[in-house]
Amino acid sequence: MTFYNPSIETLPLEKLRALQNSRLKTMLQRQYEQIPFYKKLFDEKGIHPKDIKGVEDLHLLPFTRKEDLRDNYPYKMFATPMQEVRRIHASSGTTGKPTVVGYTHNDLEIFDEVVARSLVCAGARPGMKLHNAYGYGLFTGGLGMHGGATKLGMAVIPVSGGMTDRQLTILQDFKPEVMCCTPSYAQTLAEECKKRGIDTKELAVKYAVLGAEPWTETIRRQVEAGLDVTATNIYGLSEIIGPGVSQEDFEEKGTGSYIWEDHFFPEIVDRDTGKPLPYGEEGVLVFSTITKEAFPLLRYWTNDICSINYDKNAKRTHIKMSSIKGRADDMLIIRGVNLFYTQVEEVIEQFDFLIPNYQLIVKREGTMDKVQVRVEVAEGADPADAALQQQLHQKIKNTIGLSMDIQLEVLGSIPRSQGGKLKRVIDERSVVF
Ligand code: DLL
Repeated sequence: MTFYNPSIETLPLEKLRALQNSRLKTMLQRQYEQIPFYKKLFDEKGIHPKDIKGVEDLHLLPFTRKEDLRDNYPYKMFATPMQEVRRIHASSGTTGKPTVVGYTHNDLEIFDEVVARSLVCAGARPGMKLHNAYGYGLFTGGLGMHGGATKLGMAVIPVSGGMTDRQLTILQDFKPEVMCCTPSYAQTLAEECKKRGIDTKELAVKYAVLGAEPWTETIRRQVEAGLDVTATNIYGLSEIIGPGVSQEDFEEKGTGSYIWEDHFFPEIVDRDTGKPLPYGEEGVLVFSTITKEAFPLLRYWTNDICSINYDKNAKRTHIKMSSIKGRADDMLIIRGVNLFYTQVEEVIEQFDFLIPNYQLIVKREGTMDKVQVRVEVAEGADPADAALQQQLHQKIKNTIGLSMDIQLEVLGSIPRSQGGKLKRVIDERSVVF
């Protein structure tokens, strides 16, 4: 089995475009008729859905932003009456009210379908068992993966996040072939296996489907070696559906993640001007859902920074997205230099004496912003070794262009993921004393 839905996953591009165009037109009409927010937006722009001929006209339309969802909290962006809604999820914002999203029966079918496709991409097959360590609850990770795995014909072990002891027992005794969790939690599990002397060769797990937070090749290598798995990226956000908006193929690692563009139409736009950017250029990822009934979004500004491009050598025709560098609102500006924490991770990767357990602490001293990098050293290395500190300092300075304070730490001293998304940046500048 190479594909879950071969005819769609390998649909020639012209046919895919035709499908997207007709779906987009139906969706715009629906938004205009059912959601007062969109009617007003269209009327203000003097555009009617009928004026839009297809995806090439999307740039004429306005964006939908997180604030719009907050302003319409909780249900005013729903396009169907509650009688047709079968599930509600919410993502906890760091500030203010959560974002509430709804799904009809058909929306849940689509959710299951895209997650099933994603799991096949990741190496999973019907008959395998999925250790699902994404949180169950309002977060879309747990139930989203659950539905897709069931549809694919897997046996789901709904472990949910946290309780590492229990996770390890299940991995050892239930023998799942596939696991899914955040990359930082996979790091935690890998480390715990090592600490407890668990021989990963005795585990059955072969594939890890990791996402919900940015991660890099450094973490991939650590997890793959530590758990003896093939790890691939799954991306998604609750506003668009949840996990399964895009997925990397286990035989095409490092070439990007397929966006299931028969359901979610992607654009990359300039973060300052909002202008669409050509394939291959980095900018803000924007999605229009073109099939969703309860919660259809037009040009949703995800704030995630990446690029998209077609891959002529790939198994599928759908476009791929690069890994997420970070969120536009998480980008640090330090003494005029733009910084994503994943850039520091990429430098850490280059040193054998370091392991990618790290934290960036941002402080303001007088008028100067300072970044301290706390990173753990591998076994056998001395955290007090000034030469090692100097090497890392210099490399960061040469590659990123910033001088950072280096604090090497012994193994185990930096907080680990307890099951969910891990906070790598502590920005103390916003703390009011
Ligand atoms: O994190 C959905 C999900 C669950 C995706 C499980 C993958 C696996 P939210 O809580 O709404 O939904 O958070 C969405 O998380 O806008 C990105 O900033 C980030 N994110 C999600 N997946 C990735 C990834 C879920 N693979 C937000 N790489 C998104 C980088 C990711 N960032």
